[in-house]
Amino acid sequence: MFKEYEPINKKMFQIIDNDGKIINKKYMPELSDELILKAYKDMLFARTADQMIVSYQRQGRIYTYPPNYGQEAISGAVVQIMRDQDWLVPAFREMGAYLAKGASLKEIFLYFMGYEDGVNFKNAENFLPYAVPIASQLIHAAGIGYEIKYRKKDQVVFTFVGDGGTSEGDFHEALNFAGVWKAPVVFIVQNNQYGISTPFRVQTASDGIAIKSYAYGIKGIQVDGNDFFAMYKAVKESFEHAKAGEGPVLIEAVTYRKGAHTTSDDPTKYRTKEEEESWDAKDPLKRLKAYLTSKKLYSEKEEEKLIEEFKKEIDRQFVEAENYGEVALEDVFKYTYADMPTDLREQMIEHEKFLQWKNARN
Ligand SMILES: Cc1ncc(C[n+]2csc(CCOP(=O)(O)OP(=O)(O)O)c2C)c(N)n1
Repeated sequence: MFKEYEPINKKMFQIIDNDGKIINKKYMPELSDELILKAYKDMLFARTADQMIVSYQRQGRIYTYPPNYGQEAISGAVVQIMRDQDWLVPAFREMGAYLAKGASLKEIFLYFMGYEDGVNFKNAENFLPYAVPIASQLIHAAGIGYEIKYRKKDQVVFTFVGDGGTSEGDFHEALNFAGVWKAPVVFIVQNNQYGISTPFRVQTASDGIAIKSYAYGIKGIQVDGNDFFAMYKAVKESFEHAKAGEGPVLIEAVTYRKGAHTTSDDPTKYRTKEEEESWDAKDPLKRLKAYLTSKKLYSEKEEEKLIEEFKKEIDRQFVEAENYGEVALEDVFKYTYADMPTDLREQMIEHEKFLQWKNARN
């Protein structure tokens, strides 16, 4: 696969077309119907939760949120391959991967409500907190990969970044370092065409992102990120390659951010309706659903029922998060250092005094 789809050949790796028909039999992964159905349901759950979170935000019940809408097949494929012992080093727009790694929706909600506890991930192993400083996570992923290699552990690191993140120096440093040390890291660039309002055509003068893999002496491939099967196959081969000690892989997953950058963004200011509609045809859930229904493995009726069930569960966890209660003041100050330094302690005391004054006024 890597050979045939060398980035220099400028051929994007695809397996199904927009109607869910297999157009590349040679690389169709051998997956059970159960796994494909599960993957679709994972993606549907992520999409339903995503839509509900945006609605909660509009109701003033959560501060902010970066929608995943349109990008679900990327995480949807990764989570079928990532094992418990593997590492997930996230950006902030791959909810499906968080859920599979063991984060609860309630924790995800808490994070976007401003609670630090939201990234404690009580039931998840080997999962770093979201990285809002763009691309900083790639350095951590390379470092973890180096440790895995050094200690000969049976682990692989999966890390995510956006197309905008590839313009950061951290992207270069991480790929360079991981390449030299053959660290077992799968770098997944979600090329969703925008870094906030910056379109991809002005993000880089290079012909896509996958081609940058040559500069680091590592494998790279450009994949249709809205094609579940292509993503599955590419991630699986990358995982095997990294696990075998052959070094990192750079996957460019070509997709489209159908939603806003975050709930405080308005994409109508920088892109056209026509452009958005042209990507509707390539929607990842629509394509996988077309495949499943053509095989009589799934129906619209089932979908309605599932969405109803999902909505109840999502709302139940949201209400739990809403009732989480107040955070102790000292929590805000105490987690950065093992021993709170004097100046921080002074700030905490000052803030306590402010709160007393404020409460007395009320
Ligand atoms: C180092 C840094 N610079 C700027 C920002 C502000 N910022 C937040 S998201 C974003 C764009 C990220 O775009 P991309 O990497 O394509 O990811 P996407 O949001 O599309 O998933 C920017 C510039 C930041 N968080 N960190």
